[in-house]
Amino acid sequence: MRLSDLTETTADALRGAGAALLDVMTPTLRLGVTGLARSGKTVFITALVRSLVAGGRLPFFAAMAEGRVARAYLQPQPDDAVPRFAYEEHLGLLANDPPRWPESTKRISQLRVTIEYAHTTAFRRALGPGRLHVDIVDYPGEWLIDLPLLELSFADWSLRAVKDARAPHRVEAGKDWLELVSTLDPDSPADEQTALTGAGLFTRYLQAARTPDPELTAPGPGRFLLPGDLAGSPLLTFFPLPPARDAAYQRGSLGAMLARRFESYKSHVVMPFFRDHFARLDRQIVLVDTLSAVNAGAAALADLQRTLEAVLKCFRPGANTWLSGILARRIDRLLFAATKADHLHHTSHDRLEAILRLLADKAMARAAFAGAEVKTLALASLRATREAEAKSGRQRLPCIVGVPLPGERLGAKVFDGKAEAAVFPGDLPDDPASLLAPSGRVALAADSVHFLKFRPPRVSLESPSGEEPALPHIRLDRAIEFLLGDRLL
Ligand SMILES: Nc1nc2c(ncn2[C@@H]2O[C@H](COP(=O)(O)OP(=O)(O)OP(=O)(O)O)[C@@H](O)[C@H]2O)c(=O)[nH]1
Ligand SMILES: [Mg+2]
Repeated sequence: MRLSDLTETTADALRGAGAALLDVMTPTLRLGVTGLARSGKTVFITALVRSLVAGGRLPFFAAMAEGRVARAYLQPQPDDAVPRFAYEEHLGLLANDPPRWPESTKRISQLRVTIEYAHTTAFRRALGPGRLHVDIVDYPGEWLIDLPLLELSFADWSLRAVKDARAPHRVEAGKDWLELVSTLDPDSPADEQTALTGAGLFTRYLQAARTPDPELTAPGPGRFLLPGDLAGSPLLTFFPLPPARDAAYQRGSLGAMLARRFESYKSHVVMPFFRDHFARLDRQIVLVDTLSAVNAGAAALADLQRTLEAVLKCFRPGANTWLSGILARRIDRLLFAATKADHLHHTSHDRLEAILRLLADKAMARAAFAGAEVKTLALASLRATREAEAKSGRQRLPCIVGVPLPGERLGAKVFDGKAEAAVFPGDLPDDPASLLAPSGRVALAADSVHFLKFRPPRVSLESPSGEEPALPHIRLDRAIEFLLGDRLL
C-alpha cells in the first residue's frame, strides 16, 4: 500500500465519520400518520414525500414558498426492525398507465426524509444551513384501540367486554360468543381447544360488531381485527372470561391460562408498539374519512366524535396513570384531517373543516384534553377531480369532474374507467351543528357521489423539461406547514 492510498483511505474515513457525526447531530422529528383502514394514510405519505423531494406547489408551506428548502431526500431509515414505507412502489402504481391507487397496507412502516434548508434569521444563518430528519411512521389506527388495555387487568377487561357485547346494537353479533362464555367455568382445568374455540368466536364477534360500527369505539384488541404479522399466532389465542367470583382465577384453570395470555399480548404486542413507536412520536396526524360519516348521518357523526375522543385519550392519558410516565416525550401538535376533500366543490371545503372542528372541540371537552396544539383541516392528498360549472336551465351548478374507476355506478350508469363524469356533489350546510341533530341528515344532492371512486391523477416521474411536475392536492401544504413549519425556521 502506498502512502497516498493510506491518506486517501483516512480522508474517506474522516469524511464518513463527518457524515455520521452530522447525521447524529441533525435533529429528528418523528411524525405519526394514522387513521382507520382506507382513511388515506398511504396516499397522504406518498404525496407528502413526493412534494418534499420533488418540489411541489406548496404556497402555504413557508419554507418551500420562501425558497429556503435547498433539497429534501430519502435516507435509509434508522430503525432496522421496522419495515420501510414502500414509497417507490406506491408511486410506481400512480405512474402506471392508467394510474392506480396504492394497495392496502396493514402494518407499521417508516421512512426518513432529510430536509436541508436555510434559516430565517441572519443570526441562525451564520451557524450554517439547517438540517432536519423527518421520520414518518405509518401505523393502523386500529392499534390505538389497544392502549387502554395496558391499564386493565384480565378480570376487569373481561367484565367490560361482556358488558360491551350485551349492548343492544352488538348483541346480535356477539350472540355465539356470549353463549359460549355463559357455559364456561373459569375455574375448570385449562384446555387449549376451548381457548381456540373461544378466540375464534370472539374474533368473529369483533369483526361483525365492526361492520356497522367501523370507528375506534369498536371493542379491542386491535390485532384481533387487524392481525398483520400475528395472524394465527398463539399470542392471539385468548378471549375475555369474567371470573366466577371477584376473587382471582385459580391456578391451572382455564381462566388463569387466558389471563396469562392476555398479559403476554400486552407485554409482547401492545407494550412494544407503544414504547418503540407511539411514545416516541413528536407530531401526529390522524386522517378521518369525515365525508363518509356526513353521508351516513347523525349517528355516524356521533360515532366519529367518540372516536376522536378515544384518540385524544390515547395521546393524553390521565395525569396520574403510569402510562403518562411512558409518554414523557409528548406530542405537541396534533392534526385531525378530513381526507378526500376533492369529492366536494371548493365552496364546501371550509364547511367540511368546520364539521370536523366541531366534533374535535366536543371530543376535546369530553376528554378534558389540553396541552398539545390541535388543528383540523380538510384536505385531498392527491386531487383526483377538477371543478367545472354545469348549466341547468338558467342555473349554473358547481360540479366536480373526474374519471370514475371501472365498475363504479351512478344511478343506472356503470363507468368503464375511461369516461369522465361531471357530478354535482351538493353543498355542506353552513352550520355544522345542524348535522348533529338526530334528524340532521344533509341534503347532499347525490349521496352516492362520495362513494364514486375516481381514478387518481397520473403521476409523471419525468418530464421532457427535466422538471418534475407538481402533484395536484388540496391544502396538503397547510398540513405540512402545521406539522413541520416551526422546525424549519
Ligand atoms: N379522491 C381521493 N381519494 C383518495 C385520496 N386519498 C385516498 N383516497 C382513496 O382512499 C383509498 C384508500 O387510501 P389509502 O391511502 O390506501 O388508505 P390507507 O389508510 O393507507 O388504507 P389501509 O392501508 O387499507 O389502512 C384510496 O385507494 C383512494 O381510493 C384523495 O386525496 N382523493
Ligand atoms: Mg395504507
